[in-house]
This record gives sequence, C-alpha cells and structure tokens, in this order.
Amino acid sequence: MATPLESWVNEAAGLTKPDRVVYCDGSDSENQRIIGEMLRGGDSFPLNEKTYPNCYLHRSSPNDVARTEHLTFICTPDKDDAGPTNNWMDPGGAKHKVGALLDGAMHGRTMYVVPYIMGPANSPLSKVGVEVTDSPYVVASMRIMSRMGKVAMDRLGASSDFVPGLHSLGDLDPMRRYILHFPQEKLIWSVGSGYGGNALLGKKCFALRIASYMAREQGWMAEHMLILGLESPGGKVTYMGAAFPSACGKTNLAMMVSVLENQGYRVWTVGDDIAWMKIGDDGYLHAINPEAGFFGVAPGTGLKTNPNVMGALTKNTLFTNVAMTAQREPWWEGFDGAPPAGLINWKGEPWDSSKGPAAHPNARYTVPARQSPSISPKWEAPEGVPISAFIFGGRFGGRRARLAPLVYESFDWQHGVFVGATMASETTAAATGDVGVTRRDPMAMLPFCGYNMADYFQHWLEMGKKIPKPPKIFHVNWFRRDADRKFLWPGYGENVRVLKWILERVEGRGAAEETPIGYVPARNGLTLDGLKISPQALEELLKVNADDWVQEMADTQEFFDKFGSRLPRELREEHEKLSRRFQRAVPA
Ligand code: OXD
Ligand code: MN
Repeated sequence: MATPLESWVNEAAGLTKPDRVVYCDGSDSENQRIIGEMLRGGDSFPLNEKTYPNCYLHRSSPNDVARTEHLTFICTPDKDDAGPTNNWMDPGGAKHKVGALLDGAMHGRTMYVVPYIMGPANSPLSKVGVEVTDSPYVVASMRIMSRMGKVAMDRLGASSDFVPGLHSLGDLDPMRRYILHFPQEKLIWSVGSGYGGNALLGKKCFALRIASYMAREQGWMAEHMLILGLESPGGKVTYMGAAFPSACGKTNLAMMVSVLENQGYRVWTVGDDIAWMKIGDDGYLHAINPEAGFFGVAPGTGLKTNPNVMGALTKNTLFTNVAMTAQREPWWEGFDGAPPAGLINWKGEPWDSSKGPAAHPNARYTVPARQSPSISPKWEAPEGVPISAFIFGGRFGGRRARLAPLVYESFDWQHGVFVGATMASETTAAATGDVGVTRRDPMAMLPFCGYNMADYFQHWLEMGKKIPKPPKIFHVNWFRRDADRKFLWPGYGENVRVLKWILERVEGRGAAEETPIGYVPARNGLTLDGLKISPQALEELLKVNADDWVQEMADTQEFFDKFGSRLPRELREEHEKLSRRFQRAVPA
C-alpha cells in the first residue's frame, strides 16, 4: 500500500504530469547530479574551483529576483481568518485557478521529491516537510537550507505528519505567479517563481506562515527572529531572539564580531532568520533554528560588516544574482575594494558604472550554517536554547529614525507585545515594490503571519501568561542621526555594547532610567570604553522626544483601527497607558 507521502506525490504528479519522478536522498553523488542538471539549464555557472571550491553562480530570470508579497495568499474559508494584512483567496477558488496553471506544468521536466526536516534531525521541536519541485536549483538550495533526503525519510517513515509543498517554475511569468498557503490543510502551492522566499518552501511558506498557524493551535511560537548567544566573562552564554524585517541586518547581528571580545563578550550564532520556540521544562522559552543554512543578502556584506560570513562563503555556497569577476569569483557592492576590471553583472553582461549596480540589490548567498566560525556549539541542541531577551528593530529613516532611542526595555510582557505590534520599518529589496517606504511590520511578521494579525497579537499575549520565565522585551534603533544627518551610532561590532546592557538588565543589573516609553540606559549604563562618542551624541541617542511620540500614537491608533473589534483589548490599554505617561511627563 502507498504511504501517505507516496499518495500525495502521486497526486501532485497526476496534476503536473512530469516526465519522471525522482525521490531525493540528499547524498553527495545525488547533489553532483543535481548540480549537473543546474549547469545544463544554462542559468548556472561554476565559480573559481581554487578560490571558491564547490561554489556556483545562479542567474535568475530578471523578473524573479525577490519575494512577491502581492502574489502571496492565505487561503482560509473565512476571509477574516486571514485578516486585513494578508491577501486572501477562498481555498476552493484558489485550487481551481492555480490548479489550472499547475495542470501539466512539469511536462517534459523532472519532478524532484525533496523530503526535509526543519530543525535539528533529533529535536522534538523539529518538523518534516516534503517539497516537490521541477527546479534543480531549488533542490540544491534545499540541501543547504534544511536537513534533506534520507534523514527526513527516516524521521517520517509511513506517517502522514508532514507539510506538503507543491512547487513548479511554471513559465516564470509574474502574471501567472502565485504563492498559496492553505493553513487548515497545512498545504503549500507555489507556481511561477524560482526565487528563494517563494520557492524554497521550507523557509517562509512552512517555517513562518504555516508554522505560525500551527504554533497558535499548539501553544508555541514561530517567529521571524535571529537567535544569538552572548557569552560573558566566565563563559556563561545568554540567548536572545531578535525580530527585524527582511534585509534589515539580522544576519550581521547574529554573526557579529564583538568589539568587546577582549573583555570576554562574544557573540555565537544559533540562527539568522527564523526561531521556533516552545516552553521548556525549566520554564524558559526554548528556541531552535529550523534552518541549516543562511540565505543572506550579499550587497553590503563585507569584511567590516560581517567577517564571519565572508569567511564562510568561500566553499559549498550557491550565489544568486551576484556579479562575477574575470577570475570567476563572486562580487557585489560592499565587497571590500573598488569594482575590479572585467566584471560581469548579475544579468551576465559586461559591466560599467553606467549600468547601475553590478549585483542585484537582493542578490543572495546560500551557505551551510555550520561553515560560520561564529556558529554556536548549541546550534543543533535538540532541546533548543533558553531565550532570555527578545529584541525588536528595523531599518528606520526620516521621522522614524528620530523616534526610538538607541535601546529601550519594555515595562513588562504586555507592554513588550505593544512595542512589537507597533513596529514599523522601511521596505527593502527583499520584496518587489518600492524600497525605503515606511510601513507597519508587527514583530517583522507582516509578510509571514499565516492568520489574522489581531489573533497573532492575542497569541503573544497568551504566551506571556503561560511562560514561567518570559524573555524581557527590548527595542533597538541603530539609525539615529545628528543635525548634519550623520549616524550617531557606529553599529556592527559596536552593537555588542547594547547587547551587553540587555544582558545586564536580564540579570537585574544595568543602570537604567525610566521614561514614558520604557527603560533607557542611564548615562553611565552603556560600556563605551574604546569608542569615541561625545556626551552630546550620547544624549541625542538616548533621548525620548515627546512631540514625536504624540504623533506616533495618533498613527498607531489608525493602524490598530484596521483590526476592528478583533484587536486585543490589552493593546488599546497599552496605547492609553502610554498617552497617560506622556501627559504626566509633560503636563499641559
Ligand atoms: C528572507 C526574507 O529572505 O525575509 O529571509 O525575505
Ligand atoms: Mn527573513
């Protein structure tokens, strides 16, 4: 008798009609065959075998370079269950419409069956998914980003406990591109795109959209968060989760080389994008990184911003839409040094500066996580790591950059949920559409929450009541500028000074001052030795400006109104408390 996996694969093959079906085992020899297929496809190229062994450049179709949020849907019978921040289609209608595009889509192609585990192979927090796809690039990428092949088949056995995902490149026409999620069935359909966030179905589709839905049903959390460990003198490691929107610096923060290493403060990477968290027997929220690799934004990545990843990506790495030097090495804007002569741009054309950036702004590297020198010895711990702090942040410009101080701590969990729910950040090249537009992005989950965001806020509030030792919640802003528009804070490895203050607050130390928005570091609270920063700049960095906040509260009201009566009462309460605190602080 067919197993549930085989039955589903047969059904998917019946619809898409591939010439052949290949079950992947994840072995090296199979990977070589898949890479061979990729190279024969004409859009992938081997890089310099000496300096970048086992590395490849893939060039995507120029209209398929980022996530397409307007083509991403949550398909629930009731539109309100998707909520006002998601695109919605009725499940029957969606299957009819997109089924027509999938019908025969794999004709003449091979269907690869990719069983994979999200999370360490032996963790009870991990889950199995199965992706069928007609893209060898997707197979090779899934092998880096997840535990793929036999290991997943062994975990699954004859069980039906897996999340199926059907992917076809289709004809890559954005008019015929859809990324559909059926949260009740725990099913994913994606057609018309080969881009990572749309096509590697374990990542955004499963580990965030479907998993966030499962997490609410089952009492855990699936979040768009990096996971890092901050080692302090004596060797103790304190773990933190940080939610920043796409392409806003999670990878660099998670892999930071600390400027306080000589004082014993060092950062260890557990994950750079997604955290799955469950309450552990010790009362802490325990986090695993469901992924096995980093799918990071290449432009802006260099020895100054992320030396760890620069060291990691010189072998076994897939590059997408980067430029290539005459020596067949990858290159992008922000790679150290001036553009070398003889560059070929991401479209495969000889490059000169009149042609715009040589690498696409959302060019990516896909690298095994274990290759990073910063990888935590606990990154595959089956029980996960206990989280002591959550950090919210983003990319801030204009008024928003002035609003929040460098760092502040919320008064309690409920207030922290308000801080996360009211996050806003500038859009980036990670998704198609305008870049640099400020939008509300609660908990950095706007594009990734698989259900009504108001219910998601409620889930956060309920988790707070259940976690015996909840993480403290913080907000950071690396983007404050002075009157000459120069950044006040140097960022990157210096950010460890902020992490150190967070650690001290977690431990009940750390000098702080109470303000209406939360606790900010006291003027002597941050460790600033070795950093040239004037007392005025520090003052500017930590200031809470009442006028800006009054304007912000009016905007928040408008955002909350979108959710109508479904918005949790506690968030309205927090909004009112904040106004009262400002009224007390600045009497009329
Ligand atoms: C990503 C994203 O690729 O958030 O991680 O878009
Ligand atoms: Mn992401």
